[in-house]
Amino acid sequence: MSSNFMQALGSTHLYPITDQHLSGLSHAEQVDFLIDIGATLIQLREKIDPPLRFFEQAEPAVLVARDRGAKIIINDRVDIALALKADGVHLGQEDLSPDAARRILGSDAIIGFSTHSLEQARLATQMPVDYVAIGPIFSTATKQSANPPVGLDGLARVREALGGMPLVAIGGITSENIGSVVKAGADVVAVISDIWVPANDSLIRIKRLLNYS
Ligand code: TZP
Ligand code: MG
Repeated sequence: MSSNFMQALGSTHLYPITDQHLSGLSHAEQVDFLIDIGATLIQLREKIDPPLRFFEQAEPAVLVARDRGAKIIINDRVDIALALKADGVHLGQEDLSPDAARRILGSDAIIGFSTHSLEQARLATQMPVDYVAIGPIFSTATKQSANPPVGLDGLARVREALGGMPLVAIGGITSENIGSVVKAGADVVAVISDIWVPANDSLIRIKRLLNYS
């Protein structure tokens, strides 16, 4: 299961996430831009538009990615991932369960699962997922949440508990602190705001994130 996810990332640690509101670009435009500079796996995330609009926006983004050899993961919506034959889905604690998503999307789909504590991450290792995400690592304005930052120490404890399961760190990660996050045990960093805001030097920051080794 998990090999699809790590293979799709190739040598980069960066798992970029789209945000129409922060970037001012459509999902398809963001995907095009990210692929131009070397991204190979991108998550489409839409927290403002309703599902119908997200579906309409995700469709051209999936087509662009397919055309250009990149993979797309849909945030939250198993139905949209299935309808668009996307490469997978990223689920939160309150979305459809990974088990149900696996039954719907099949064994080849990439399924990721968000966790916010060591306990949740431990439970996730028993689920049919390709990666576990832990966050927020640092405080972030992107997601209003009751979950306190887990910090680098919390991340390191989750790393230990997860064994070989791919671990994605998310929340407040930037081109400045990526090194500390990878050193604490993240295989991959998922990033929203640092790649889109401010737009004027976003290219430099994404390249730094993509090329971190
Ligand atoms: N889950 C935990 S923190 C977060 C999500 C989706 C937001 C991450 O955004 P940013 O802008 O990279 O901190
Ligand atoms: Mg979610």
